[in-house]
Amino acid sequence: MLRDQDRIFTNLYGIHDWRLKGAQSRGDWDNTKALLAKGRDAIIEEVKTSGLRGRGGAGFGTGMKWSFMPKTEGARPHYLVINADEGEPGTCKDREIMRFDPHKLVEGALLAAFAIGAHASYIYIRGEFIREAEHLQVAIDEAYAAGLIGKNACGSGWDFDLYVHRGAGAYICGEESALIESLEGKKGQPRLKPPFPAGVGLYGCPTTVNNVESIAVVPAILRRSGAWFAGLGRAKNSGTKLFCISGHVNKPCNVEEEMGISFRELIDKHCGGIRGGWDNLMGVIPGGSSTPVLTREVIENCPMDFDGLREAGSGLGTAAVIVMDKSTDIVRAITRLSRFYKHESCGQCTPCREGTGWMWRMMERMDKGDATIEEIDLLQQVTKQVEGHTICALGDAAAWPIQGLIRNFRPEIEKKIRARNSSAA
Ligand code: L3W
Ligand code: SF4
Repeated sequence: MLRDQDRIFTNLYGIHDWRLKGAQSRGDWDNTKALLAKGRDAIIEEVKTSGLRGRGGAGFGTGMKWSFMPKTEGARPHYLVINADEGEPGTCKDREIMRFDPHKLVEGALLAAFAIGAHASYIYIRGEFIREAEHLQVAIDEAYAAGLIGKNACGSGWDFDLYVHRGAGAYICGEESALIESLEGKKGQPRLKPPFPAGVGLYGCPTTVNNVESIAVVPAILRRSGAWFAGLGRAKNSGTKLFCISGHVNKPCNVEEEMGISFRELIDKHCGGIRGGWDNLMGVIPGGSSTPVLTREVIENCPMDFDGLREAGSGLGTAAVIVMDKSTDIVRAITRLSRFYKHESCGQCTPCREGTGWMWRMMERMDKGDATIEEIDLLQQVTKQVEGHTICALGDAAAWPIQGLIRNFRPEIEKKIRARNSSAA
């Protein structure tokens, strides 16, 4: 359970002043020059010590990712790109950081950019986040006016420019290479990897792409030490994490908690329990729509972190916890998600373009009870032909929720098919 003094996002609910003065009174921008004076290598080492893993879904080590950037700039400038596209259904944590704690992101951007040798950074923000983009721009303008960023940022001798770029509503632009294409003014379609952005990124230059939350916790890590962050949570699953809890709980909320908190504690402590009591819980999508749905038996005492949820057969993803009680038509719910992925496929590779359509149409048949019992196995086979056979992770993301449904809630699909068959007889 997270102690108050270990909380990083102290204005998550916007009850305090989010502007520069308020942020400074909460410790942001406190002698940032001294943090920069540690030097690039020391900053990267500290972030490695913290064990911070990317908060956008994949959980890749942040310090490790930074260390892939070339040590010297050479002819190609370095870029930091911050992924604020937050399109994963159920996810609304980066939104709150940008709304109520934008200076944490601006200060983190300066520190991260310095560490990877970048003089410029772009925050790619989802187009629907109008207020958040406004707050970010105000925070950036304030930071420029106070000499915290811009020429000789914080008096450090490092020049740093920060830009907000608004997206236009495509989920796929949250995939890092599609995001880079979109930033370059092209259609947002993922690139084949490798090369990874650290080698060939924005405008063909070395680029680090990090999620908003990953960057916003960096100032706290550098001020309080990597060891402090590593001491929270579990080994390889360290630190605090923002959870977005929605659905059938008594009090849905966004909350910062220690990684590895059990699902039961998370829900009882912050959400007032499950609507109708714990016996009314049907299933939980633990990490945003891409992560497979789990049953109560599996999730109730599961540690809410990367390894705990992976071992349970799902994933932490973006930590968007979607709770479904027994009133939920779970086959319908996953069918709806399936339509989302079909709609958002960029169409570039065949298994995803065709497969997401096939999966959605088969899910519709399951949902209406029009399918046969044998088709459930056929649907499983189709998901396997999509998973791992596409350019980007959207194909996997479309397959996993269906696989989770078949693995954990197959009787619900069969019930629909049998009900339809018996009413037709
Ligand atoms: C250099 C190597 N860099 C990996 C970098 C790579 C990227 C990061 C992670 O997908 C997942 C996806 C969604 N040399 C490298 C290397 N990198 N090997 O490390 O890479 P990767 O491929 O594991 O993941 P990804 O492409 O970033 C993200 C899942 O997250 N997800 C999230 C969805 C939505 C949001 C949102 O709305 N904010 O994130 C939820 O589960 O399905 O599997 O930077 O370049 N050898
Ligand atoms: Fe586009 Fe889907 Fe292929 Fe990703 S997997 S590149 S979204 S078609």
